[in-house]
Amino acid sequence: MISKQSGNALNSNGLVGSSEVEKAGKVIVGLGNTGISCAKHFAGAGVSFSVMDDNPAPAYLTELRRLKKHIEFSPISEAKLLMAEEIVVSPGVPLSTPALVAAREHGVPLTGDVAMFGEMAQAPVVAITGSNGKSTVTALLAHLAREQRANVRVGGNIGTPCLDLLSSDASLYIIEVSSYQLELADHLPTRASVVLNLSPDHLDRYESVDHYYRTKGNIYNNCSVALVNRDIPQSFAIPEQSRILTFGSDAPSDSNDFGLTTEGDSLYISLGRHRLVDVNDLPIHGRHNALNVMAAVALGAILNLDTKQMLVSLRRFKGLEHRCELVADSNDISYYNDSKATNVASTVSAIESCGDESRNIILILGGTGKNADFSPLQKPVSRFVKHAVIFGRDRQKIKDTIAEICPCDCCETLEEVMSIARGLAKAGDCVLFSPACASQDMFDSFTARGTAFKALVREMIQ
Ligand code: UMA
Ligand code: ADP
Repeated sequence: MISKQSGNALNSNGLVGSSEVEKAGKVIVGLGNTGISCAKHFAGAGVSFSVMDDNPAPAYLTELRRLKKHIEFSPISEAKLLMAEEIVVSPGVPLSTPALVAAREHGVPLTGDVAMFGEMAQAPVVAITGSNGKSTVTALLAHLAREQRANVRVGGNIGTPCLDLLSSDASLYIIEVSSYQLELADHLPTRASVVLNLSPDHLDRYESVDHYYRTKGNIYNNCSVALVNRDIPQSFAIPEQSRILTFGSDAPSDSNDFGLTTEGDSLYISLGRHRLVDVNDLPIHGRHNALNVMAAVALGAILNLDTKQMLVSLRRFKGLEHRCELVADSNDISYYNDSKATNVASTVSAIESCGDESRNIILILGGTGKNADFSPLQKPVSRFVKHAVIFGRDRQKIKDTIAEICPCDCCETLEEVMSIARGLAKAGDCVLFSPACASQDMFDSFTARGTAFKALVREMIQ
């Protein structure tokens, strides 16, 4: 198990005196977006390295060979890893992989691209994690910051690997960090760090929910300012020297904290007692997005961005594709693509923001459930969903969870799903594609899945 404390041990050589064996340079494990960015970094710095991947022909192999013609490339091999000077592990490769466990036990240091980035970044870093909303808050803060600052660099789990962001003229780095990345980036130096929210996810990777939550907490270990969500019941071990600011869905009690306040029927995002913006005027909808906006504005305030200007810029933010994205409104039926809902909590928030008391939602669910408990869906489904159409690997488990409270159909393909949804939808309904699952059983990514849904909607309404 990797905990905050033992995370240090990963990087220390205290276990076995591996300096006695001949070292084989750095080894990059995983040749995806992260691996190729590390390879470019090492090649540029003249560092000796080799690369391992379980896939004998990953997409970046040609680019790797172009970078270094005679590069050593092999499957993940314990014998070779034991000889490594240092191993750079891609986030999608679990640290429980036996060859990595063996190398670690031999005292070979493990690191990741985010930890390496943290050691090299010269400009302030803002790091954003959480179970949901990371990409939305990262993109929104980037939008707000770019309207006031030049050379703002944005990446991490949202897309561009961190090492590709490094540049001498950067004024600010805004990075989205996943729990996978935080396993090895457990002391990332930041100007501000935030855990936006916590709900169960990735239980196919972590031994418990608590293990996953603790890994998220690593983001605070070396921050100047910790932005903390008051709604999260778990406590974080925040360093004594860090300043703490809070946000949350209750009214703020301190003049420097952010929260939601009411005045008549209106709900406002407020800083202390000062109302900043009416939630109804936000460009992205739902209570969850009010909290996302609050977090982005709070991070902007920590960075000394002008608040008034942020509130003006906010209106121009469009929201991201595949997150409760309105695809079409046809015959008074609205179609929403929420393919990025890869866990249960994100689907709960989508149902709550699209639903009304007439049970207007035709909900499309399914995919790879990552060992999730789907029961938190029961309450919002019983309140807002008139019919569920379920597909993908874990369809039976999902059906077993909600069949008693809502009519359900199970299908093999997305085409079948859409044909059933089309037959069911009536004027005033909302067809919500919010799978509560990862996509890898049937698609390359959540993006490919959302794009397929949108194409089918467009075909259907022609
Ligand atoms: N591989 C192995 N053995 C394994 C697992 C993977 O050899 O046991 C190899 C694969 O064959 C493949 C390579 O590793 O060639 C892929 O590495 P990777 O899974 O780390 O993927 P990258 O392309 O490097 O992308 C990663 C993040 N992916 C994951 O964490 C799974 C991307 O987040 C991120 O955008 C990118 O780094 C840049 O930082 C994606 C993601 O799904 C979007 N993240 C998860 C999420 O958001 O829920 C955490
Ligand atoms: P992440 O990068 O953490 O996956 P995204 O901003 O991409 O987050 O949103 C992923 C999914 O979670 C979308 O379906 C979105 O509607 C939902 N979501 C966004 N913010 C929140 C939040 N604060 N709480 C719950 N769900 C959210």
